Amino acid sequence: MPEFIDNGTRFRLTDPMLAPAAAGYLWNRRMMIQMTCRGYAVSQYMDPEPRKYAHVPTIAGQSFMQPEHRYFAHHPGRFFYVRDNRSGSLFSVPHEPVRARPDSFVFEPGLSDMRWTVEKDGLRVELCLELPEDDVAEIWTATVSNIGESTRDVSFVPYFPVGYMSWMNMGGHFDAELGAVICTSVTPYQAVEDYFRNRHLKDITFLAADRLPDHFEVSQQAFEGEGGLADPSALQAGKNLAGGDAAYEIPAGILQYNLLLPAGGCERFRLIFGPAHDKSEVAMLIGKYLRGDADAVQKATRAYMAEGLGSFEIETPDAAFDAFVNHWLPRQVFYHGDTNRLTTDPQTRNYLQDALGMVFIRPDTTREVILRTASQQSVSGKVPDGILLRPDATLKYINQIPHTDHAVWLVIATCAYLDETNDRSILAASAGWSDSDVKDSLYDHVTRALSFLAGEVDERGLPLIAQGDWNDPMNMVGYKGKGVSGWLAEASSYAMSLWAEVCEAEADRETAGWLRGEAGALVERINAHLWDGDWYARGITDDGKHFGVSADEEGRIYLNAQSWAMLCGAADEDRQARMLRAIDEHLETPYGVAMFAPAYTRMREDVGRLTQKWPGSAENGAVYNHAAAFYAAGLYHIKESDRAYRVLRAMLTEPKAEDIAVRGQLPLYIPNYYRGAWRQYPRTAGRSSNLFNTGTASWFYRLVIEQLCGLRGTRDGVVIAPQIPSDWDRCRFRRTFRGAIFEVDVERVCGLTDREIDVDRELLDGDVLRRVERGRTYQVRVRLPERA
Ligand code: CEZ
Repeated sequence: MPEFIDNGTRFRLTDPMLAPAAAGYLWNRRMMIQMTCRGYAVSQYMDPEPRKYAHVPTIAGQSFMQPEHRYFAHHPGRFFYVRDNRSGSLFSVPHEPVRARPDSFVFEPGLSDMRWTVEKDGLRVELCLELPEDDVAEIWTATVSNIGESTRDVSFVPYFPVGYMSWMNMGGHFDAELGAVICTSVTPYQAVEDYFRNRHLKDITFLAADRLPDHFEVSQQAFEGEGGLADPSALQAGKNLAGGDAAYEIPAGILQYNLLLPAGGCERFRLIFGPAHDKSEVAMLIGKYLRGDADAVQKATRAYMAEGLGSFEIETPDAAFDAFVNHWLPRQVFYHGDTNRLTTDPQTRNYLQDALGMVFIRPDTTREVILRTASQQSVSGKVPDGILLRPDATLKYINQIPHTDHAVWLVIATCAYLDETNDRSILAASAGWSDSDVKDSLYDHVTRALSFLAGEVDERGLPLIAQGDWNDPMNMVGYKGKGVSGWLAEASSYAMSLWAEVCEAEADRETAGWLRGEAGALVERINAHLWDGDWYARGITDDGKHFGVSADEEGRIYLNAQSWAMLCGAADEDRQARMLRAIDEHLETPYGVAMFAPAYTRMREDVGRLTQKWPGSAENGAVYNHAAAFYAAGLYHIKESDRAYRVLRAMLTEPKAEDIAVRGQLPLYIPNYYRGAWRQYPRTAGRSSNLFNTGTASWFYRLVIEQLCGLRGTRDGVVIAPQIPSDWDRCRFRRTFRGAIFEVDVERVCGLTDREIDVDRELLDGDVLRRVERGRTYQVRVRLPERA
C-alpha cells in the first residue's frame, strides 16, 4: 500500500511495478538529481551551464529538461548487483537492471534523502542517497544484511555507468591510491576560444567507496559482455571482475565486494559519485565525505532543506492535502526559487513567477529577482525574454523567440512582494537599464513596462502577440506582426489594475488614473472583440481570424482566456456563469481541467508549433497545471471557492495505488502537466509528465495561503477572508506574517448567518486587521455560516 509516512515528510512505495517511472528528486545549491524507484537517474549540475556527469551510452543532444523522460535498459542509473556465490543467483537493487521479483520492496523518498529497502532470498539491501549542501556529489550508503538462518557468501557490486562522455577523448581506470574509479574525458569543442573557456570544467566522473574493493571493472562493455545488463557476463557464477580499464571506450564505475555474512550479519558501505576537475578534487571530496563526519554532512543538508520549509502550516480534513502543502509544496517552491531551475538564463516569466512563491519562504530572493529583472529592461520599458544570471550567460532556446507578456509578471511579482512584506522601500530602489546609463526607481521601471505594453497594440487596441505570450509554442498567431492575444489583453488589464493600486498608495493619481483608464478600455475591447457567445476567444490571428471559438473544430475553448477574464473583471455574472458551464462541459476531465479542447490533431499555421505537439501532451491540450492554477486563481477571485479547491486538489496525485498507476508519479510534486485529450486518447489521459519544473508550485502555494486560508497582506494590515470548501467543518492554520504569528481556527457554525472574526477574543469589525505587530502571536477565530 503506497502511503505518506513520518507525518507526511516521507512517502512509501512498495511495488516497483506499479509506476515504473515514479521518482523522487533531490537538489542542492549546485545540482539536481531525479531518481526513479527502480534506479534510473537524471542528474545535472551547474558549471556554470548545466552539465551531466553520467551520460547515456551514445552521443546525446543537449536540451532543457523535458517532460515524460524516457528510460531504457542502458539509461544512466545507480545499480547494486547482489550475487549469491554458492548458487550463482543474481538480483539488483533498487530493481533495474535485473528486474528480479523482490520478496519485499520499499522506496521511501524523503525531504532530504531517498531510501530503499529491498529483500530477496534472505538478503536485505538498504540504500540511502543524500546530497551535500554545497558540493556536486552523490553520497550513497548501502547496507547488505543476511536476514536468513545460515551464513551467506555473496558478492555486492555497485554498478554506476558513466556513459558516452565525449567523442574526443574518454576513458577510465581504477586509481589504487585514491581507491576510486576515475573516468576521464575532454568536453568536445572545435573553436580555439573554447579550449580556454573549458579549462575549468569537471571532465572527470569518479566513484569511490570507504573501503577498497576486492575486484573492479571500468569497461562497461567488458562488464556487460554477451549476457546483457540483466545478466552481465562479468558476474557469471564463479567469476570475479577482471580489473579492466576503458580506453576510448564507455566507462563505468564497478566495484566488487566479496562478503561472508553470518546469519544476522551485515556490512555497511559509503560511496561517493560525481564530477571533479582533477584528482586533487577527487581526493578532497573523498576526504570530506567518506572520511569526514557523516552526521555533520547530513545535518547541513537537512538545515538547507529546512530553510525552504516556509512559514505556513495547515490542518484540514484532507490529510493528503496537508502532507503536500506542509512539506512537499514549499519544497518544490524552494527548489525553483533557489536554483532557478538550473539555468543561467531563466525565462523572464518563469523567473518572476518562481519568485512569487519565494515571498513566503525567503522574500529577499523575491526582492532581488524583481530588481534584477528591472535592471535588464530596456529604456523603452520592454521587459526582455530571459534574464541573465551571470555576466557570461547568454540567451538560449526559447529566449531567442520574441514573446510579449513579460511586463505582466513583473507587476504580479512586485505586487505579491508588497502584499507580503509591505517593504515599500523596494519602489524607490534604483535600477539601471540594459541600454542606458541612467538609473531609475523600480516604481518607474514597472510603470514604464506597462506603458510599453500599452503601446504594443493593433488598431483595435488589443495587444500584439508576436511569437508567443505565456504560451511559448503559440508562435504563429502573430508572427506576421498583426495577430493579437486575447489572454494578454486580459492579463494586461489585470496587471494595470494591480499597479494602479500601488500608484494610488504612492499618491501618484495621474499614473493611477491613466492605468485605470487603460485597464477599463482593455476590458471594453475584450468584450467588444473577443466574446464568442459562451466564452472568450483566445486571440485573433494575423489574418484576422478569431481562434479558440465555438466555430473551431479543434482548440475550441481555451482555459486561460476564461480564467483571466475572471481576474481582470471583464466577465459579468451572466458571462461568468456561461463560461463556467462551458468549462465544465468541454474542459473538465477526470484528471483535472484541460488547457483547451479538443487537442489539435493537425498543424494550424495560424496558431503554431503547439498544434504540432502530440495531442493531449504539454501545450496541446494537456491538463497543464500552470493554466489550471490560473483558473483556480480566477475562481477564488469570483468567490467560487468549491470549484477552486477541486481544481487545486486535482493537481495532486492521490496517495493510492490506482491513481499512482494511472498518473505514473508519486504525490511529491506537481508536474507541469498530466496528459489531457481524454476523449481523444483515453488510454493515456492522466499520465504525468514527471517534470517538476513548473510555475504551478508558486501559484498553488500563494492560493492556499492567501485565498483558501485567506490571510493576505495589504498596505495597512492583513485581510482575513478564508474561502474553505463548503464540506470542511473546520480547518486550522499557522502562518508567520510580517514577523507576527497568526494561529487561525476556521469553523462552520450551524445557524450563523454572517461570518464572524475574533482576534484575540475580540470581534473584528470587517475583515481587515490593521497594524500587525512584529513578535506578537495572534489567535484568530473565524466562524463561517454553513453552506446551504
Ligand atoms: O515550457 C514552459 C515555459 O517554461 O511552457 C509554458 C511557459 O509559460 C513557460 O514559461 C507554457 O508554454 O514548447 C516549448 O517550447 C515550451 O517552452 C515547453 O518546453 C514548456 C515545457 O513544458 C517546459 O516546462
